[in-house]
Amino acid sequence: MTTTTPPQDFAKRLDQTAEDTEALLAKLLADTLLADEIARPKRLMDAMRYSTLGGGKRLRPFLVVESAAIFGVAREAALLAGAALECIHCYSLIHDDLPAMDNSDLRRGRPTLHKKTDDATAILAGDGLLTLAFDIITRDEIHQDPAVRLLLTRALARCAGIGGMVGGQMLDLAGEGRFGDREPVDVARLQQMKTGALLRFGCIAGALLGQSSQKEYQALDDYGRALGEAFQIADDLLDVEGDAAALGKQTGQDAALGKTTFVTQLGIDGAKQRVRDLLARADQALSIFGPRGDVLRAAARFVAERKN
Ligand code: GRG
Repeated sequence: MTTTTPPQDFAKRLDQTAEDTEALLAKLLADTLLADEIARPKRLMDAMRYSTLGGGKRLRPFLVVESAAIFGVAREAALLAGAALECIHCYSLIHDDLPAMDNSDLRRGRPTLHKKTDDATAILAGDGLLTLAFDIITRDEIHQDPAVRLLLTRALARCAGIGGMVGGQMLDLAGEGRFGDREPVDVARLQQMKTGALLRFGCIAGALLGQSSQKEYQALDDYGRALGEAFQIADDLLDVEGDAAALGKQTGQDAALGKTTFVTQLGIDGAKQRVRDLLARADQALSIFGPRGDVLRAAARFVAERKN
């Protein structure tokens, strides 16, 4: 365990975590074989590296690192847990971009993986990242106590899986009418699952790594939920008002698909007001940590005001 550093410039901290995460992911995606592995096929590794390295804000690893820092958790352990989470995020983007899902050509300002390669390679690269995430999160370096690693692994599975991101994606497709008539959409619940769950995991991961009290865990859980919803509303607003060049992907996609979003439900002004309310809720949740919550407070603002 090391002690937390006082919050410095937010952007610098975000950049540093992005840089450290990039270096760590490059190592994890190297060609070197691990025990029990037989071969790492070049086409698969190149595809996984293409979609994981060299882009992205690394917001989810940042949430793990900063929530863990509240409890003085060693940065190396938090970065490793953050890298596992980022692998799941990158897999979800690869699969979401496929023709059978959102059929997107552009991601992080570059051709999507299936455009650059082919659908089969993109499916397998996503599968590879999903399984790699669970290899990483169970490693000894994450925490000396196997019980902590077990709790983290289970939480990650539940946030990423049927009752979280994957389930949310299914509800989203059903709401678009992919499987017959459009199914009614509860936007808040759908987004809590589809995008909120991974962001929330980033926040509770710190509490789990730091073996926090129940009250502290609850505070980070509340904060993570508010941040997740604010993130999604910002995303919906960017799809309407954002700049495709800054975003690195097409805008206007929600409207083209006739999607129910926070913006269609609340209107632009209502959505912006909801973001302000969520920021207040995030601040309130963090109040228990005093100044140790300052970086996460800034993170909520960053998420709400982001341009990409
Ligand atoms: C295919 C199982 C499966 C799930 C897909 C999360 C998701 C579910 C799809 C992503 C679709 C999407 C673009 C949702 C909007 C919110 C979102 C996750 C945006 C991208 O996240 P950022 O802004 O991206 O953190 P970077 O590139 O910075 O990592």
